[in-house]
Amino acid sequence: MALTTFTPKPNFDLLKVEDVSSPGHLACPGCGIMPAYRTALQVLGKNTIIVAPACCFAVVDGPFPYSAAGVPFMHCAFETAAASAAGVRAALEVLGRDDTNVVAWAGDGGTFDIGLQALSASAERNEDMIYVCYDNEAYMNTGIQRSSATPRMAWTTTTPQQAPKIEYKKDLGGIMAAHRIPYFATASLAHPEDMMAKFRKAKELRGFRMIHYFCPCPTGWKTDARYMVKLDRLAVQTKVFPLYEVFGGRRYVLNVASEGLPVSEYLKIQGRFSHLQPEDIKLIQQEVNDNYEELLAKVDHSNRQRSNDT
Ligand SMILES: Cc1ncc(C[n+]2csc(CCOP(=O)(O)OP(=O)(O)O)c2C)c(N)n1
Ligand SMILES: [Mg+2]
Repeated sequence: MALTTFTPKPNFDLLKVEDVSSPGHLACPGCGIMPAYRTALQVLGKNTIIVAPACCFAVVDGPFPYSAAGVPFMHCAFETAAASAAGVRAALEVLGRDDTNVVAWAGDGGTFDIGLQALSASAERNEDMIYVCYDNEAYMNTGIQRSSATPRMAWTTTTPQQAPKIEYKKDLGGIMAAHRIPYFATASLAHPEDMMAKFRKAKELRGFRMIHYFCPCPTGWKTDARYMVKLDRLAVQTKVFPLYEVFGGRRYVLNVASEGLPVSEYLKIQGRFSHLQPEDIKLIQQEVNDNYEELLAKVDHSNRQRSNDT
C-alpha cells in the first residue's frame, strides 16, 4: 500500500511555540489525545482553564496531585462538560476577568451521547467557551463500548463481530451548525498547521466555538500505535473525516480537498473492521461518498452566497 500521497510543506514557525503541557502523562502509546492537547495549549497559552468530564483524558492527565495539563484542570461529571464550562465562565465574569480561555475537552461519548443536552443548551445560549471533542469513536475508558460516534459496521465490545453496529454515526457537525454557533471546525493530527490555525481562530472569536478532532485509539481500534498519524491522514484522504469549518452555522469552508483514496486503505489497518466483507466495504464507501458530496454541496452553496453578497 502506498504510504501517503500527502507532502506537507515545512513550516518552521511551528517550532517557535512554547509548550504548556508537560511530559509524563498516562496515555496509551499511539493515543491521539495528548498530541492535540499539546498543540491546542501551544496556541491557547497558559491563561486557560480546562474542564473535562469522565473520559480517558481525565485519567491521562495524571492522578492527583500530579498533572500533565500545565493549566488549571477541573474534573466534572460525565454529562456536564458544557454546563460546567459555562459555570467556570460565569465565575470568571463575576471576578471581572475576561482574559481566560475556558475550554471543555470531552470524548465522543460525553459529547455525542450523554453530554448532548448540556452541549445543546450551552450552544443555544452561545456560552463563551471553546468545546473540544476528541472523537475516538467509542467509550474507550470503560472498555470500548459503542457510542453514537462509532461508525457503522465497526466492532466494539457491545457490537461484536457477529452483530456489528448497524446505525449511522451521528452528524455532529450538522447538529452544531443547526445551533448557528459562531465557529465549528473539524481537525486532524495529520494536519497540525491546520489544527493550530483552527485553535487560533477559535481563540480570537467569542461565544460558543467547537473543534471536533479525529482521535485514533490503537487499543480500541485494534491497530498498531505507530499508525496514529497515518490513520488520521488516511481518514482525510479517504473522505472518512473531511477537514472543514462552519461559520455562524451557515458558511461552510473546505480546508483540505480529500483525494478520494479507497476507504479500504483506511479500514484494512484496523482490527475493528477485520470482519468486513467486500460488500460491506462497498456500502461504507457509498456512505462516505454521499457524506462528502453533501458537504461539498454546502461548501458550494456558501461560495455562491458569498459571491452574491459581493
Ligand atoms: C453518568 C455516568 N455514566 C457512566 C460513567 C462511566 N464512564 C466513565 S468514562 C465513560 C466513557 C467515556 O467515553 P468517551 O466520552 O467517548 O471518552 P473516552 O473514554 O473514549 O476517552 C463512561 C461510560 C460515568 N462516569 N458517569
Ligand atoms: Mg470515546
